Amino acid sequence: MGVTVGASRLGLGALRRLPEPSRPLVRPGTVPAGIVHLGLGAFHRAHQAVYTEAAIAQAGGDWGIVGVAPRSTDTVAKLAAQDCLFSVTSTSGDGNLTQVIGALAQVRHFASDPAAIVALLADPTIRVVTLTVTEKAYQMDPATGRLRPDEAVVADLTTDRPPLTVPGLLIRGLLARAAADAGPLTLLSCDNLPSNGIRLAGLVTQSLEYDDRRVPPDAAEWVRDNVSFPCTMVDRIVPASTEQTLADARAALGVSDLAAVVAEPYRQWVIEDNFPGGRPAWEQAGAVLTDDAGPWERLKLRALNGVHSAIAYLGALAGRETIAEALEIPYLRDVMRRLIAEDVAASFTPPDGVSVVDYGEEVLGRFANPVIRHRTIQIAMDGSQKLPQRVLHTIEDLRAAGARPRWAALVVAAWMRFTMGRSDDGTSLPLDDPLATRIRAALDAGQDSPAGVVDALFGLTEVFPAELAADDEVRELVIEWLTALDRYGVEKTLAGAA
Ligand code: CS2
Repeated sequence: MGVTVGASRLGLGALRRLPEPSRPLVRPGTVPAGIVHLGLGAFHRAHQAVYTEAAIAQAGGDWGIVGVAPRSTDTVAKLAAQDCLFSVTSTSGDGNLTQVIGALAQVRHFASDPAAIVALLADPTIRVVTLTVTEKAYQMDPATGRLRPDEAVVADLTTDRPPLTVPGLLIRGLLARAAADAGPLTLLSCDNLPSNGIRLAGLVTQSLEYDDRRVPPDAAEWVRDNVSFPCTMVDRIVPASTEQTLADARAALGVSDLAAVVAEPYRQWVIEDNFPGGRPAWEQAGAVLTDDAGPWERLKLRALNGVHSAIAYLGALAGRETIAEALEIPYLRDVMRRLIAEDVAASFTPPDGVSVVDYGEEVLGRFANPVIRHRTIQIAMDGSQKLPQRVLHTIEDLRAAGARPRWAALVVAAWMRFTMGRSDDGTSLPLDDPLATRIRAALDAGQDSPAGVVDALFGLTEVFPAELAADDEVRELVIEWLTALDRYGVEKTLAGAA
């Protein structure tokens, strides 16, 4: 009585009561917006929002973020009730630091008012659009990067109905911006895709060409001349928030924060410096601005994400709930070290001065962080969209050099075994994947033997390039591993291999 809910909840009214080290670096609500961010998930809150706040605190600039949730209304409602404030707890075995972030200027829900978000993209004060929408939202074949639009994207690109999809929103927004001649813009992909800026540029170009009767030629030319698509490498381990995350935030802040996220202390951001409309001074927040993010991207996708997926599939099959728990499976670390040293390191040229083996060792240390409870099932999701850049590119590059991708083939087999839907003790495993129907149909066709499963899944041309699927040596390796996983389970297979 007399005590309002607001008083015990994070918001502008609670700022003065927060412990000193938890207070935002910028005064919330005072920084005008310059960025639209699509995808308000935990990763954005613990990564780009943190860098942007630190950059504004160091160097100023009208770079507040308008956070747009494409689908979920839940996060928008929670953040709106907290005056766009949320906290990030960095945690390792050695202690926690909880900081409230004040860089979000507004939060919006795309599906409730698509026209407003289209208008935002055409607003001259917005000069950068960042994206964390996950691999599948790009609607491109993971194997080739060719646009393969579903019905909703096709409707967005060929009718006048309000857009429902990310490609639809981007195209409508860019056409509105071109019509208003509202100044140059950067679209910055922060998703774990290969050459993510080039993919995003391809998505925009192919979407503009999809129904070119609807796109005035001068608008397409305006986009070519005024919009940049730098590549980026983003890195921070940020699991989905849980009740524990909220309880920890409350204990640290003294008020509840329903949009709290937890993350490892480590973070990295490598960005190609091509921003015709300007950008925040992210380098002052620790980001690396470069001419070519390619080597960093390959390093991270293959030596971190590829290994993450490997541990996720093997761990889920062996009944382990989290990545840190999966790392305790006997011989798993040894096998991951061999994957990194023998396959990943031999597959590409890393950034100058970086040792892939040392990087991989650091990654394994980060994965072992006992207080980051990153679930194997969460990382196992959307495998068809992740496998190409995380594992298949390693295999393709090794094959081009005439080498044998022994350990990378194990990862492919582990994914296949995972899609079959049962762990080693028979517990059912979810297949949460945009290609789930196609994968299940392929499995039905090939279910009788490991060779049948490998051949059927290799037939998914969206995932496996024809040349790789026709490579007998790779096929034999994957069949061998799948046979072992099927017959003996993960633990014995690893013990026999290490
Ligand atoms: C993970 C990534 O969910 C996944 O597939 O591999 O989200 C990973 O945690 C980040 O890329 C780390 O930067």
